[in-house]
Formats: sequence, structure tokens, C-alpha cells
Amino acid sequence: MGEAFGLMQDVPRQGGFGPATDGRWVSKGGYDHPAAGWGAAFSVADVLIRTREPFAGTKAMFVMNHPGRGYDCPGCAWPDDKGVTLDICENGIKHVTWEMTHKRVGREFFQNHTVTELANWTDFDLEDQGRLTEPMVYNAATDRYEPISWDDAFAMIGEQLRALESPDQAAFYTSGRLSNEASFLYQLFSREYGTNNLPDCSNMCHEASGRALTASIATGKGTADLEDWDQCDALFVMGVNAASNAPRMLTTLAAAVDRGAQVVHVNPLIEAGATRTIVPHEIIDMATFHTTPTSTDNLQVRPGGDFALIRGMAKVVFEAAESDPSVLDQAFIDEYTHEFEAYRRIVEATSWAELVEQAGLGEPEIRRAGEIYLAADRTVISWCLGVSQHEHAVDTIREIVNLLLLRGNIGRPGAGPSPVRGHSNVQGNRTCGINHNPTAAWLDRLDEVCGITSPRTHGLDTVHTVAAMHAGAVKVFVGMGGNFVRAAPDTPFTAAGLNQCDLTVQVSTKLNRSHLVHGRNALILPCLARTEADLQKNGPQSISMEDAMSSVQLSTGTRRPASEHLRSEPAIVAGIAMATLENSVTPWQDYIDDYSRIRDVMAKVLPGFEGYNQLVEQPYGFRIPQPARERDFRTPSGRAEFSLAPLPNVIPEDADILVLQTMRSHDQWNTTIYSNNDRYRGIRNIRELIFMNRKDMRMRGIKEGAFVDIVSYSKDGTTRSVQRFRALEYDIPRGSAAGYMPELNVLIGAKDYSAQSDQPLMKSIRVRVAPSAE
Ligand SMILES: Nc1nc2c(c(=O)[nH]1)N[C@H]1C(S)=C(S)[C@@H](COP(=O)(O)OP(=O)(O)OC[C@H]3O[C@@H](n4cnc5c(=O)[nH]c(N)nc54)[C@H](O)[C@@H]3O)O[C@H]1N2
Ligand SMILES: Nc1nc2c(c(=O)[nH]1)N[C@H]1C(S)=C(S)[C@@H](COP(=O)(O)OP(=O)(O)OC[C@H]3O[C@@H](n4cnc5c(=O)[nH]c(N)nc54)[C@H](O)[C@@H]3O)O[C@H]1N2
Ligand SMILES: [Mo]
Repeated sequence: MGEAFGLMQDVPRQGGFGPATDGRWVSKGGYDHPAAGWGAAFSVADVLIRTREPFAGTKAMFVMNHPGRGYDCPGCAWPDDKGVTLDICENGIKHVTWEMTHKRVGREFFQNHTVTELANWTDFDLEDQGRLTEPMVYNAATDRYEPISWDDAFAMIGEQLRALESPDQAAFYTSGRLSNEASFLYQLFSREYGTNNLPDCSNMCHEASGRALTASIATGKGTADLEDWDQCDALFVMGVNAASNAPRMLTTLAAAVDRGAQVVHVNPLIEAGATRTIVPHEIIDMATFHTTPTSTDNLQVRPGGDFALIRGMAKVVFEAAESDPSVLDQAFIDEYTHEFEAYRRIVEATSWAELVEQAGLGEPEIRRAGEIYLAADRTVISWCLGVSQHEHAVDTIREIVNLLLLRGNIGRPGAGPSPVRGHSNVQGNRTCGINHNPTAAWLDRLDEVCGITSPRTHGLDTVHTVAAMHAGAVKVFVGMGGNFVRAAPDTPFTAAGLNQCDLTVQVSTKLNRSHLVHGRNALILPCLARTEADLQKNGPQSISMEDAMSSVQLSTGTRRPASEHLRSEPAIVAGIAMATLENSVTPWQDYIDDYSRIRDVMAKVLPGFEGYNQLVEQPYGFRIPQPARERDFRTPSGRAEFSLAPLPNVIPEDADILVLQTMRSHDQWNTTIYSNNDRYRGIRNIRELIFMNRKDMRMRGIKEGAFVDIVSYSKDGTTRSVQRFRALEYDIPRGSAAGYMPELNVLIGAKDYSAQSDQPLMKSIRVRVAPSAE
């Protein structure tokens, strides 16, 4: 059933998973306008009109990310800027209006279309049907989803879960939108039921960041805040496409350049956000087309070359220290760190020749980056998927911390490591216990407060959940948001795993592929979206979210729900729990009647959440205290740990192999595709493409826009392929290539995950590219 994945190998659909296309594509080989600004405004207008929400959408913008009222943008995790009155961006607006659509998917829709038929639709068309309105259950006899009452749906889940031989035969997936309150209840349910199988989207996103930071400084999160970004003298932005994926960051970057800070982008591609922007909320700038630079330097590393660059910068620091020891913060090093001398030796032993080769940069470029770091009193280093989705990501992020430690760039204003998170509450999910591998101390506290006995065996993450489905070891899959089959690697393998389950449950706002690739029994449970009013017994309820910089805020939806049958995510979790756990010690109904009761319990379980209900009421909420930010490093040695990793080899042995990265276009939100355009890369109307270096194309006899077949080579020796993608010339380092997720997820083998982080290798797929047969 290849077509069920929307692969449609036999039909050339260059629109990929986006809307239908006439095939007339455009590639300008890049973008020569400033990021954000008027292009963004026109693109927003387009979405507002298409979702038929020009008025409500505009109104919604004014209550988004406002202190003390309104809702938190359900888009990315970039923190709210306290100085900005209208702190919104193009993609945030697209994101909210997408969930506000007037279109509905009711029972008639499912009556009119079998699942086999829907499987042939594009992903765009599935989501474009609008909001889901009532619970549905799959009927194999009719091959249709049919209405089911909430009580019957919960009873069905409870029955299946109780029938399992072991609670570890169930897996509970979380996508990063889930609120703190719902996350806490979800993990509480999972553990009271008896399993730590809590895979989440973070397993594909920033797992490496969490592991690296925990090992180095005993916190899973960045220590720098937005104020630190605003005060630093040097800012390194590594592996982030800011203009598309964290557009509100542009404002911060422009301000930094404006005040004379060095802003260095490290990326194989020169992304639009790495050049100039029209600051989106500066109305005068918009009117006068005033642009502000967002970078002072761009370093086009080779994929995975970040480690070598950072080590090279450390080498520059050590070299400078020979004549001027004060470039090292020796007092900090002596008091707060461990293994400094060993680190010095390992850096000195790494030759410039190796560093240059592995970074894919010239020695002068690496030296320049090192000089910028030396000249800066305060440095922030930030990163996203371009760093985290590689084999050696944990080592690379630890090397970033090493570099920061050398000059005491941690735990003081204007400095620190700063991972840029993805989903709006992905960081909060972890804080609240969505973690397949929690510490014993965390579970002890949960057990003590909640009166349950949590399992102590480690649970399954995303890639291991898929493997377990195949082995028949996981039989029930619950997806709390997200689009698992599309987001995970090796699409057919993941799909086959889901097909093998006894029951798949998807809690969703819109129809997506994961509803069509299902287990023997399947449920779709429609939930409230973040903009919608959540009315429970004790009145309207708010939820809370943690941004990428550890600030926790309330979010209150006010819109009328898309349907009267929707339930909130906390209520759905409680419904499942009450139908599953026979003698539960948890007062589920009380929690749902009034979410402040959930927060009262969370205040006792979660470190730093004491007084949660009061703290979160403040405008802009509160920042979770973080010992590492105060230079209190709670590692086993009690000090920040220099890591001593060898320089990894990131260059494929065979010169014929390209390293392919999968990334987002400007007009998509992960698996949701808004259009086939990628404005900032000069692309219109095409997604099934591969960006290549001109010389790599010529060597292979590939002309601009020609069809190519891409074959990927997995760690386990297996191969995978896609056919008839168009090769497009782009300014990208030789030996590397780029294309879009999730169209290219079929190329990532199920075993192709990092040995350090268990993250799928979404930014380094080994491929061969050749012209397609005519
Ligand atoms: N509008 C919008 N916003 C989003 C999302 C969305 O889909 N749409 N997704 C959200 C989510 S969940 C996440 S996790 C974030 C993702 O935000 P990003 O990390 O920006 O996501 P990608 O599109 O994967 O882009 C990866 C970037 O890393 C670069 N890169 C690739 N390989 C390397 C490398 O080896 N080294 C370096 N230095 N750079 C490299 C790529 O060229 C690209 O610029 O965005 C969040 N925000
Ligand atoms: N090849 C490749 N694959 C990747 C990546 C990559 O860079 N390359 N990135 C990875 C990353 S970083 C991530 S985070 C994952 C994303 O993985 P997911 O989080 O699983 O996927 P999304 O596309 O964000 O989920 C979209 C669906 O969420 C549902 N939804 C929207 N709003 C809500 C809500 O408020 N509540 C609920 N319950 N559901 C809602 C809608 O039904 C929608 O169809 O993908 C990963 N996959
Ligand atoms: Mo993500």
C-alpha cells in the first residue's frame, strides 16, 4: 500500500505533499530581498484569505503573546519580547489562522470517503478539510471512520490497555504543543498505568542538546535568556533558519547588529535571515523599506563540520593564551570546571589541517571566528537542528560548552549556551515529565507526591517505539498531537509498525496521514486548539507553556471551539485514565474541573515550581530557576565538565557520496504544508527537489531542473530511494545537498540514528544522485 503514504512514485508530483500543482516551478537560486518585511505581509494576507479568516485572523494577532492575557502563539518556542507591543511574525500568524479555519471535517465527510480513498489524497488536502469535530472509530468492514461517543472511545482504549500482558506494550507519544498541565497528567497516567514509554518529538529534535547540556552542566536547557541575547557582544547562530523557523529572532538579530555586536551565522546555506531583515513590527521600517542587517559574518561549514569549527576556535583561544593568559578566565576555570588540562591537551593535539578539512572552512575563516570570540566580552552560542540532528551532535554541543567555559561565558549576563527549541511547548513537555528516561530522583518525588509507584525501567523513545511495534512488543500507540507517521524516519517502516498495532489513537485538531495509517482498531479524538475557550466545571481554564528560555506563562483561549464535541487535551487524558485505571489514586475529575488543582500538585513535584499558580499569573509569567545559570553545576563532580571527545570524521569515504540534509521550506510547519513555495530560497511551486552544488551537478551530468533519482545508504547496509526529484543549483558546499522533510523521510533508514543521542540522522543522509531514466 505504497500509495497510503502519499508517495505516489508512479505519478510525478513535484508539489510533494503540498497542494496540487501544474508543475510550473521556479527556482531563482536564492532570495535577494530582506527577510520578513513586505514579502511576509503579502504571504500572511494570502493565508488569511485562504483560510477565510481575514477578520478573525487579524484580531487574533492582537491577543497573541500579550502579557497577562490572550494565548501563547502555538507556533515556535521563541520567547516573547517584553519591549515589543505586537510581538508576532508571519509564520506565527499563518500557524494560528490555520487552526482557526471555518472548514470542518464532520461525520458526513468520513461517510463519503473510505480510508483507502483518503490515503490517495495529498497531505495538504487532508489538512485542508478543516477542523475535526467529533470522535471517530475505524470500522474495517466499511473501511470508514464512524462516529463514536467519548465514553465508548475511552472504554475501548481502557479495555485494550487493560488487556495487554504488560503496560510496556503501550507507547504514549507527545508532540511539542501539549500544555504543561496536559503533559503532567499524561505522564502521570502513563506511570500510574505502569510504563515509561513516552516517546516525543524531542527525540527527533533536541534530544542531543538535552543530553549534552546535562552531561556538561547538569541542566537539559540553555542558560541564556533573551536579555542575554540583547546584551552579548558576540552571537553565534548555528544551524538555524531563523527567517522561516523563528522569525521573531530576526528582531533580536537586527538589534544586535545595530548596537555593534558581532552576529555570526554558521550554516552550509546562507539563509535569508542571515543577511538582512525588515523588522516586522516596525511600521515605519515597513513603510520605508528600511532594512537592517542580521549578520556580520556567514560561515558555510560542511554538514557536521560545526565540531571542527568550534574546536578550531578553542585552538585560537589557547594559542592566544600563550602570550596573554588573561584571555582564559582562569579563575572561573579553576573554581567551576573539571578536566581543563586534559581538554587543553586534546585541542593542542588536533592539527589545523584536520580542523580545516573537517570544518570545510579555510584556516583564516576559523581563525576569524576565533578572534571574534576572543574580542567579545560576552558571547552567546545558539543552535538548532543543523547541529542537533547529526551523528556527533552530543559531542558537538559539548564542544560548544567547552568553548564557552574557556572564557567563563556561562552564568553571567550576556553569555551562555542557547538551543533554539522547536514546538511552542517542547521544552515544557520535558520539564513536566514527558521523558522516556527520567532520573530516579524525579520519579521518587512524583511517587511521593502523587502516591503512585512509577516503573523504574527505561521507556522507549521514538525510534525504539517504531522498532518495538515491528517486533510486536508495542501493541497500542497513542499520539497526543503530531503526525507520527510523517515525522518519523523511514516512512514505510514506521507505517508498517503502526499497521501492526492492535490500537492506534490520535488526538488531533486536523486530519493527517497518521489517521490513515492505523492499527487494527483506530480512534481519532478531536481536541480544542490553543486559541479556543476551555470551559470546565469551575469556569474557563487556562493552560501554561514554557518557552525556549525557560519562561513559563499562562495561555487562555477565547474563541468559540470549532465544535461543541471537542474536549481539551487534559480532559482527554483524564478520560483515558479513568477508563483504564481501576483503582486510581489520582483525582482525575477534580483536576479537570479546575486546572489550578493540577498546578498545585505540579508545584510540589517540579523543582522551581513552588507557588506555580501565583507565579504564572504574573505578566510574562516566571523563569524557572536553573542552578547552572548561577554557576551551581550539579554534575557528579560538582563542576562543569569539559568533554574530551575526539574530532569526528564527517566526510564520507567515497567521494561520490553526498551528505543530504532534510529541512523545512518557508511555507510549512513540520508535516503541515501551507504551499509549495519557499520564498526565501527563491522557490515556487515545487517541493520534490534537491539543492546541489553546481560542480556536483556537472560532475554527474545533471542539468538545472533535471529529474534525478536519489539512493540513500544506511548504516545497516540497506538502501532506499526516491525517483524524479528535480535537481536545482544552489549555493551549498560541495559534497552536500539539501531537500525538504517530510518528503525525504523515506530515505532515512530506521537504524540511521545517532549512537550518542538516538536521534534520527535527519541532517546527514548518505546519498548518491544520478539523472533519472527518461
Ligand atoms: N514556520 C515554521 N517554524 C518552525 C517549524 C516549522 O516547520 N515551520 N518547526 C519548528 C520546529 S519543531 C523546530 S525543531 C525548529 C527547526 O528550526 P531549524 O533548525 O531552523 O529547522 P530546519 O528547517 O531543519 O533548518 C535547519 C537549518 O540548519 C542548517 N544546517 C543543516 N546542516 C547543518 C550543519 O551541519 N551545520 C550547520 N551549522 N547548519 C546546518 C540548514 O541549512 C538549515 O538552515 O523550528 C520550529 N519553528
Ligand atoms: N526528515 C526530517 N524529519 C523530521 C525533522 C527534520 O528536520 N527532518 N524534524 C523533526 C522534528 S524537529 C519534529 S519536532 C517532528 C515533528 O513531529 P510532530 O510534532 O509529530 O508533527 P507536526 O507536523 O508538528 O504535527 C502536526 C499535527 O498536529 C496536530 N495538531 C495541531 N495542533 C494541535 C493541538 O493543539 N493539539 C493536538 N493534539 N494536535 C494538534 C494536527 O492534527 C497536525 O496535523 O518532525 C521531525 N521529523
Ligand atoms: Mo522540532
